[in-house]
Amino acid sequence: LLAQSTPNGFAQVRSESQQGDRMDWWRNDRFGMFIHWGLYAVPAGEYQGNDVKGIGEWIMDKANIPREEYEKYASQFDPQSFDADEWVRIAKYAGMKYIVITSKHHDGFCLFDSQTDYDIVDATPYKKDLLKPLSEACERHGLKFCTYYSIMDWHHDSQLPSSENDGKPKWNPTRMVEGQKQAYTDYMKEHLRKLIVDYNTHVLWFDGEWPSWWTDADGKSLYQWLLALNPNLIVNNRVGAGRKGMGGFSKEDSFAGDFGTPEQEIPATGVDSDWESCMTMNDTWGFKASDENWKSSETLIRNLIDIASKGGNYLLNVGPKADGTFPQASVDRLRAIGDWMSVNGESLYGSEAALFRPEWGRVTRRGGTLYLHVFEWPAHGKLTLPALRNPIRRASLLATPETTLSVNQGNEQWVIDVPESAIDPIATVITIDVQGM
Ligand code: FHN
Repeated sequence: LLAQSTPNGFAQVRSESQQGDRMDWWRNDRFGMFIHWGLYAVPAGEYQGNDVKGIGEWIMDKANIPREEYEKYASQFDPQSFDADEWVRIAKYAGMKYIVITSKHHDGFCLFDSQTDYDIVDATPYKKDLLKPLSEACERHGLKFCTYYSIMDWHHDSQLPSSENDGKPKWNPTRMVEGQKQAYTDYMKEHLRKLIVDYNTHVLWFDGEWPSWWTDADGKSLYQWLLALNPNLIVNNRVGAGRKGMGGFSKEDSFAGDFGTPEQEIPATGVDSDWESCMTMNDTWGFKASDENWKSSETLIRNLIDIASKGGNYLLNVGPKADGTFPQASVDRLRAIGDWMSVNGESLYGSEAALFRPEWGRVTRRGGTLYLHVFEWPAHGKLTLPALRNPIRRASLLATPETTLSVNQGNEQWVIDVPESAIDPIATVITIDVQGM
């Protein structure tokens, strides 16, 4: 593997020309919070007394709910416990640097003050915009506010259910009423303009781009329209129909978008372009009371390390409850992640991918420093890694930098003596300062 890599064993993840551009903060920050929140939090996965299979935010489709019936959830959506600062504090403590929230999911309901009445201000007893306070809280706490937007819209009159099923609709993929494409595109652009100009979104995270009627297949005209509104905006690769399924990368370079979007998966190897894996903590994006299949905080932290070691970003999802609070299981995991990140985050933020992935863990690099993330502690406390061409200046523990570790620098491999006392059961980080790298 080393033979294929650049002299010091690292992928040239991006050319110098890409440095100093609008994506730099995004590449540096590595870790964000995804928030799926909307009317679907009211039924929370249950309809007519039955648990509805599948992800919570798809209940309108999975339970074949007609639009006018689904709309009634708006009269029950009253998140009096919503506290934007509390949400941002939880994300910030976890080490997250940006928040991507569903401004409008497939059900068409807007969490912001849109130009229609199917939104949080006009259709609910809450009567207040949810995105404006969240955008302002992000600004106060130094996180980037970003928005998810679904192109597919099961509520808009331009879109029809795909089939009649026992007299009830199936909403995915929806069919477009003839002659309505421009009208819907104009409707969508009004939302997008507000999100950019009034809400200061830093990333537009498109989704729902698969219906055949989406006329902007390569996404280029919409992408160019968006960047004309804000040249610093970042847009994912779901702005057009270029995404190759859940693997998330575009079919080829001719599709618009600034980063690939693997979903619920992590690429097997490093990728020399910008990408972000979006993943859930349990099995649903939108809140489902019955979904108790929670990943451990160890798994979530190791996912973050694995992704960073391959040059990607991790967008980890929270599905808030209808009252405006995060599920306790999410809060507990985010605190555990923050406990680990408060000691070890420097090994991930602004790091570069490493081409080698030892069996004991993952490696990242920042400038002349390697960070070895040890998941599986080596037998007899001897950690081995392939010898790089440049000699080591010093090896230490990131958690206790004053602790110097002894290294035997052989021609083929380096052997580092690691004390049993250093073990962090989630991941122990060893810092290697390499000369001339
Ligand atoms: O259908 C959506 C789904 O509800 C969820 O929003 C995920 C998150 O990226 N995206 C789509 C499935 O690919």
